Amino acid sequence: MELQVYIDGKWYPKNEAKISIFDHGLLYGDGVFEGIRAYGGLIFKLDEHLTRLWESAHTIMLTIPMDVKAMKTAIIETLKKNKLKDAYIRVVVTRGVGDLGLSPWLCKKATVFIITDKITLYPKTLYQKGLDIITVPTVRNLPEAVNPSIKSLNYLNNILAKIEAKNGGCIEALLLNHQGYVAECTGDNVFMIKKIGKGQTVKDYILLTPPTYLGALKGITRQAIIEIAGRIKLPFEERVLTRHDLFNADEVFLTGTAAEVIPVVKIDGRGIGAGKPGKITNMLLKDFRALTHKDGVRYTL
Ligand code: PXG
Repeated sequence: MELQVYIDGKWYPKNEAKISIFDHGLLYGDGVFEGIRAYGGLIFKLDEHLTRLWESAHTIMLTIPMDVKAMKTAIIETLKKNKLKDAYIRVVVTRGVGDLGLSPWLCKKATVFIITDKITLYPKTLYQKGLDIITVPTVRNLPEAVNPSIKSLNYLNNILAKIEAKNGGCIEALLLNHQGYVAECTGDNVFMIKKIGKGQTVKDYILLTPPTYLGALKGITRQAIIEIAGRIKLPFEERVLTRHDLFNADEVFLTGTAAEVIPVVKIDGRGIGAGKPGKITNMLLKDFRALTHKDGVRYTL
């Protein structure tokens, strides 16, 4: 059976799932989205994702034409129709159909669509070997312009960074903010680990990530990792970081819904730590994966 896509209250086979070319989501990137995952019939951090979706919409003054409960039902129905226990869920809310002209108030009603599909992951070997990433010239969007905390349909900033990374022979880019501080990667938050003691227990290390006000999305995986650190008593701080700090970290990793926790072993040609995925990173990845199979909103097919 062909993949079924939800659009405004109805389901359509993938090939017939279409929206208007006058939709401002397409014409102007005027809209918001979420990327969510389901693991073995459990939707991970669904409430957190929907809260972020509603907050992104609120900031751009977009009214989502349904309530949270109806959205949850629509997501679960879409998963059921596609018989997916493990899935990637893309929820998109656009400004809707309007004229040629920016004015959002000429769009009568927001468009909502939900795609659920199998997820394509980074190859396993990258988790074993770690990523080689590169700092790119494109800086992260200014928080005073399009705030990176809004998960909007304007991803050109990130796409340009991705292109620049590829041009530099890497698959992921490190973006700095306009002041030169570390912000995040194109679809992932960034963390580092620094040894502060003998290295015998987790208390001998500190986990660091930039504060999101420097220009990063408030990642839901990021938050889950911070909570895991609290539980295993791994010291944690949000800290303003430079490339120098990352170059001299003992471990670096990225977090995101798609990547989960992925080690970074090289940045701009500098080897990080021992040049292979670190033990704290591996510990956090293991704990994170355990959490995804335990916590979540359950549904049955
Ligand atoms: N930064 C940016 C810019 C992102 O887009 C993250 C960090 C990580 O956030 P979460 O909440 O996922 O931990 C993201 C998330 C996709 C896709 O299809 C993108 C994201 C998530 C899932 C899928 O490209 N970005």
